[in-house]
Amino acid sequence: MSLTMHLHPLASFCWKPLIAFYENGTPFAAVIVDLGDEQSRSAFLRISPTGKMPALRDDARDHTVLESTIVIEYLAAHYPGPVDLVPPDIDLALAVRQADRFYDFYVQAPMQKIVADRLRPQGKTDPFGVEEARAQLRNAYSIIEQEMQSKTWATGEAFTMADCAAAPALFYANKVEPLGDKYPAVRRYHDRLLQRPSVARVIEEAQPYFKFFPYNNG
Ligand SMILES: N[C@@H](CCC(=O)N[C@@H](CS)C(=O)NCC(=O)O)C(=O)O
Repeated sequence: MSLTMHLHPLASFCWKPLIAFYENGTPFAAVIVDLGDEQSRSAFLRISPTGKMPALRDDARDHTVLESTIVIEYLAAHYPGPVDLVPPDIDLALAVRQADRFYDFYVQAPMQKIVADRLRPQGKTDPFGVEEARAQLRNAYSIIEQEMQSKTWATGEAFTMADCAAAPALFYANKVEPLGDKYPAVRRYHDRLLQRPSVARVIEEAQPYFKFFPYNNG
């Protein structure tokens, strides 16, 4: 097996390529990174100098791929499967990349800010920044509500890389800033994503680790 994913099963950005792997049944080995363990951390920093996961190592091509989006692009280019996660048509591909960027920057980023704030030491929290992040999430929900009125998946009727990005983004965003009943189309899309077998599988694999998620109990 030439592909090794360095990841943590709870990490939202690791879910993105995991969903891509499961969509296409692409074989890979997983190495779970524990940034709190000195040995695991220093081994991972040699692969990903920023310390950010995921990282993909491809021994067959002697190549390391960083950034969740680029890992999916790499799989689509070098290990394609039945699901076209990045469509061959350039205009469709651009729409997919644009939606992928939207979910990373405008859903994942504020969600991460809110989660990270709960992990800060007492007296070092940033309530104003968290309020801003909550407002950004609500704005993103309004945009998605319009976008998803008549679509099954993020960019249309086909499941793509954009949905790999949307799944962890909306799953965790809904935990920190609940959708409630104000965004029915977003809720339906969220629920549809969670029923997708590839997404259900990453959630199932994260179960043993959810106790470490600081919004587990509200
Ligand atoms: N832009 C990066 C973001 C990766 C990222 O933020 N990963 C988080 C886990 S979800 C991480 O590695 N956090 C560890 C840390 O910041 O120390 C990507 O798309 O891969």
